[in-house]
Amino acid sequence: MSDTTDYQPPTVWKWDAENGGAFAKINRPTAGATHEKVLPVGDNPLQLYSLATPNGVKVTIMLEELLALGHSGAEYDAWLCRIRDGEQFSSGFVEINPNSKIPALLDRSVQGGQRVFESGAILLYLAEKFGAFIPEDPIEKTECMSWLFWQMASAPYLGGGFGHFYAYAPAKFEYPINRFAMETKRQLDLLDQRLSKNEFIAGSEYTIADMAIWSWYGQLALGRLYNAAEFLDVESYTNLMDWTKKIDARNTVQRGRMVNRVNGELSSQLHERHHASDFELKTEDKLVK
Ligand SMILES: N[C@@H](CCC(=O)N[C@@H](CS)C(=O)NCC(=O)O)C(=O)O
Repeated sequence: MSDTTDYQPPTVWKWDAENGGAFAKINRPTAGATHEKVLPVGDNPLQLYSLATPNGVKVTIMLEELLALGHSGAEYDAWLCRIRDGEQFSSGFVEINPNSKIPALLDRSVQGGQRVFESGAILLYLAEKFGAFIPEDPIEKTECMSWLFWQMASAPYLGGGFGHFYAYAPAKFEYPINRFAMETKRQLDLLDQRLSKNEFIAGSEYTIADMAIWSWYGQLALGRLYNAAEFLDVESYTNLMDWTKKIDARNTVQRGRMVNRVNGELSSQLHERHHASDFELKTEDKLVK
């Protein structure tokens, strides 16, 4: 691989499978399954295939919130999809998400099974199915949708842009780090301004927009993503910090963060979740061998 100053793109791009980045071994320029594998299915209405990345925890937080509200139809089996091992390219996974990214949901309570992919679509699907965490008031509902779509469109600059070049690229390149740090700080400032006048993202209610945005920007502010809190001076966004800590303290959020988690303290990991009592298991029983 050439460095940034002397690289000249060839006339036709060719795949360099050994480019050295953290995901070089799994990323490739084609879609579709690489191997045959049937996905496991549990007894609950909802089957989730995921990992506790920010896109993954959005959904497990929502499911834990729904269950805490008493929606028993939101009972779910959460299966681990280890993306670093390429499990998102199995034939079973691709049937549920042709885009081969976690999270992917199968709703077996619908005749024939309803697949849902894209974390924003999953949040919206669940919110509408259970009539929860989406405002009834049309003005707040529209705000909620605007911010949900904002998150889906903006986080790739944070994750795929800033996070990739700051934490995962094979070397530190000043140009992309500067470009994406500026954009990330602009986004943090936008959220800080929004939260200076509103308790929650959509207005007065805690909604799927908070869950989606917290999972990325809240966790970034708490220093859980890319080890970048100091670099981005997150403490200066005081309204964002207050909102972040308030959401982080929710029991449902703490549970949602544990599901499909494979890093950090062992006691904070629940590799698979099939029943509410799984959170009380002994640590060694929470891990998939
Ligand atoms: N826009 C998608 C993004 C999902 C996504 O990028 N998932 C990542 C983990 S956070 C993934 O599965 N990566 C595996 C890969 O790129 O092969 C969503 O929000 O669901």
